[in-house]
Amino acid sequence: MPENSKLQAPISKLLIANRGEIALRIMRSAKEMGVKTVAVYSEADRNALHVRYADEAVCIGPAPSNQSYLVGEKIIDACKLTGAEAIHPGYGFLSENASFAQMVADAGLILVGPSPQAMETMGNKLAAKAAALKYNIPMVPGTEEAVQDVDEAKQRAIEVGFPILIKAAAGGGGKGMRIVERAEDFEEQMQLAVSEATSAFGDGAVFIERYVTSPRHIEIQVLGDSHGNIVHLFERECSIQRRHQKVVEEAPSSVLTEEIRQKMGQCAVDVARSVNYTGAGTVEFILDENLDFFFLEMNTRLQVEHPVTELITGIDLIKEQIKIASGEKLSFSQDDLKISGHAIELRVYAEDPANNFLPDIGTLQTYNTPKGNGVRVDDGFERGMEIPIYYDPMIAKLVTYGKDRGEAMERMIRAIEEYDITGIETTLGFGKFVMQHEAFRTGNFDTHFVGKYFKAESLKKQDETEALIAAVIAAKLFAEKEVGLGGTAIKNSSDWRKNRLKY
Ligand code: MV4
Repeated sequence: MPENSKLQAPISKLLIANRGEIALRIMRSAKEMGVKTVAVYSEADRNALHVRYADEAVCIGPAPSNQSYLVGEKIIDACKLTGAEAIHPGYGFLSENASFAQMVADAGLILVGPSPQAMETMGNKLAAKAAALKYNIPMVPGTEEAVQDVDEAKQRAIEVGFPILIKAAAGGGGKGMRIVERAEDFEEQMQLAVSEATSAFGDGAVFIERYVTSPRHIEIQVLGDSHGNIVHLFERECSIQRRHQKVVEEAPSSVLTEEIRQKMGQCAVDVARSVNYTGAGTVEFILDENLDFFFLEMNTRLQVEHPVTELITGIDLIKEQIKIASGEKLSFSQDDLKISGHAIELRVYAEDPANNFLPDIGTLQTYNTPKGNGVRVDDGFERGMEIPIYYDPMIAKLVTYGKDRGEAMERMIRAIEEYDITGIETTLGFGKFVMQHEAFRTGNFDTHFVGKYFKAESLKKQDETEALIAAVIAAKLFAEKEVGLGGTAIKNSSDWRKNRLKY
């Protein structure tokens, strides 16, 4: 008997320790594999779609996530109660919690994800960089260890060259980062960074990197099995973000050459190998103006934006995760993987882009999703539902696929126009702004896109221009006596929309 015989058994019942669209997304793939599903839910999610979709469901406590979705013991108890052998944590919540991963293993259960050790190493940016040093991975010049003495750190910063970035070792997603432009500001900024890191992460360790001023944020999807096979599934471009929250992602990136793609892919595989990575993971890089790339960190979960990778590779990442967790070998090699077409994802948040992206609360009075060729909507809501205030305000992920980037963009615009949401402000209009923006269309953008180009008025202008065009065309049609009471006006109104991009 192999020592990990438990891991070799196929999974017959899977508990999904998450909610919303990702819980549904996971259950759909499980169902296709003949795997029974168990939902867990908080009191706020009694009527949620993921609860109805699952074969069984267990209530795990009150609405606040620290009393429900974040309580590892309750998740494990729900497995015991239902006989689920494995847990899929989705993203967020417990998905990158190494102590939870250890608890799961100790309970004799399978976590659909990497080992607790891999999670722990990658959970600390300095430990992650140290592990990756075994391989020849490009990293931003800076300190390899935590800086403690302010004077020593300042000296190091001067050597690296300003502007520099102070980062928290325990941070992630931009939390606890401080840009320092001049040596004079260093001491103060470092003290702030340390105290911020201490209060936010309970770990005051910080380090220094040269600040790459206009980077693109590019990440590589990897999959590793428990037999030592690791492949990459190419890149995702995630530069369109604000306050470190991604809004638009796409695959492939419009700037990578085949050579850079291959090099980045190999680096990502090496980073994963440095911790014997198993499951689905994402290796994050920044790319500078010279197309030089640098490893930043690794996310040890399935990411929100995984669908764009699924669409260009034809691989169902959830199924692969489940197969890997059951001990199966990857059924394909690197050479079997090819990029086909182009995919774009827009995160539809319950937020008001015209009002600094402030979260909007309310009920989905109208909710009709776009359909048709090349359109995928991953969501967890239907008409009449309220967006709970307790969790992430994402309503849906709107993903379009096309034979090339142009088709994926036109399809995204079409899908945004078809998407009908009332009762709540959303980022749909912002998505259209991005799709129509010259910088996005030409692929000439970086992480500063939103700050550089987007203003609240950008959306108003978009609305007003459309209203104006509609009015002008209506008047013209009326003058030409083409407007009857029925079909013609409707037919023509869709014609004028086609001209929209010219204005
Ligand atoms: C950087 C960087 C520039 N230079 N590191 C942001 C998220 C986290 N994973 C790392 N991030 C960055 N690290 C160096 N050395 C730029 C980012 C970055 C960013 C920084 C400030 C404001 C917005 C940003 C958006 C994306 C990435």
